[in-house]
Amino acid sequence: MSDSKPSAPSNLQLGILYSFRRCPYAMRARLACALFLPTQSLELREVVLKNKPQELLTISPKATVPVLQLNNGKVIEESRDIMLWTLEQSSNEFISQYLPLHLQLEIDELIDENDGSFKWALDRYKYADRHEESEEYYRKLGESFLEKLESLLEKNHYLFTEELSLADISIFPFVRQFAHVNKKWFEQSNYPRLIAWLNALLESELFNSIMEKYQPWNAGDVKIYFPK
Ligand SMILES: N[C@@H](CCC(=O)N[C@@H](CS)C(=O)NCC(=O)O)C(=O)O
Repeated sequence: MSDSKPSAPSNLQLGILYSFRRCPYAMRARLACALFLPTQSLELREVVLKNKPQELLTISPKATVPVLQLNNGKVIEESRDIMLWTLEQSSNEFISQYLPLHLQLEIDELIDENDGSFKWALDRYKYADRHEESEEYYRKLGESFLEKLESLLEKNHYLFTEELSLADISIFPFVRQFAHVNKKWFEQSNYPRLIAWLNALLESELFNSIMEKYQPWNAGDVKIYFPK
């Protein structure tokens, strides 16, 4: 809780971000907000997925997190759209670092693969006992994506360039989950660059700044402003 911090000047507060600390989609949205938006420009509302607040259900009946409700009435319901919106609020320098024009298609395709076949395998790898095949089977399926990331990291420090891009921010929360299913396996796996990339991101100030714990939001609570 941060009520000791000064509250955001009203002209800076842009809207409300509904989030869930451990959700990788919400993590990527918070990462983008932390990078691209002015300090304390949003109100952060931590959601319990089993008990979503009516305020969220009203603006977004599909009720996944993250959701960004802007003060102008616009509601952005997809993590990738939230990232893009936050990037649009930033500077040309940020845009050319995080989403360089000549890499837009490749970045988009890699995030598609992350959110598609890799997430599919990750969900089954995490809870193999609820599915037909073994943990190893689903891990192997996910590994084809890890191999792709490893080969990208052979060329650059980050996935597409020598600097962090939207691809890194979008994807590492999911690789983090994959690594956590069997940390021992991951740490001994044949992806040294991926392991180093993930560790560096997990240890970064940026990541730690978006992983602060908050109590679930209830109407009338003292507002939590984000990013810090
Ligand atoms: N395509 C959505 C997916 C978001 C999503 O599935 N979030 C999960 C939490 S990690 C969720 O809210 N699930 C709804 C629920 O569990 O009730 C996005 O990118 O924002």
